[in-house]
Amino acid sequence: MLSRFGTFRRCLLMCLVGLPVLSIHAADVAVDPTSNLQIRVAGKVTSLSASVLAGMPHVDVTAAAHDEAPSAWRGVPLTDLLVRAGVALDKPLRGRDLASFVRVTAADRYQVVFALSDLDPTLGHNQVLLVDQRNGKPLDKDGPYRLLVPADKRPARWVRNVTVIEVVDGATSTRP
Ligand SMILES: Nc1nc2c(c(=O)[nH]1)N[C@H]1C(S)=C(S)[C@@H](COP(=O)(O)O)O[C@H]1N2
Ligand SMILES: [Mo]
Repeated sequence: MLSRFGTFRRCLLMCLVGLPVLSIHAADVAVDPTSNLQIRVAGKVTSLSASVLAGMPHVDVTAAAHDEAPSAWRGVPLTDLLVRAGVALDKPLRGRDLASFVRVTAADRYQVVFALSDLDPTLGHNQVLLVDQRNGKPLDKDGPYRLLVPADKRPARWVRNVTVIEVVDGATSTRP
């Protein structure tokens, strides 16, 4: 019995010693550049591969984060990605869709949201791009995809390592 307990304690010690190594490894896996981008709309998941994304029309924008020198970014408008996933952003939003929001999630679980209506060109003034190139090169550690909101004065919504984009119905059924 005593020797079994000793084995248990040795195992426990080994597990604890192994923990820092495991967590570093988990972070590496979380930014796997081969993983697809997921777009979730009303229970439907659209998975876009890097080659499909590369084949979509791209837009060029020059913008700088903080005080660094401006970079030449190239990316796909978020509205085009959402239209491809079935969101009716190609015509003016109406009704309940005006209470929806778009949540963008990164590999490190960082999240930001936009009102869907702010992405409707007839209402909002927010150009949002999912960029896959910076100065003619892939994004490396910040990629494969990063959000770019050129008009933002601070790059807090320039989400690095984007993995999931979801449209969430924010309407409530309760009356005020
Ligand atoms: N995935 C992810 N993206 C992120 C963040 C983060 O913590 N995780 N921080 C944001 C904030 S607050 C800023 S200011 C910018 C910083 O970008 P930079 O490292 O290119 O300067 O990234 C944004 N994108
Ligand atoms: Mo920031």
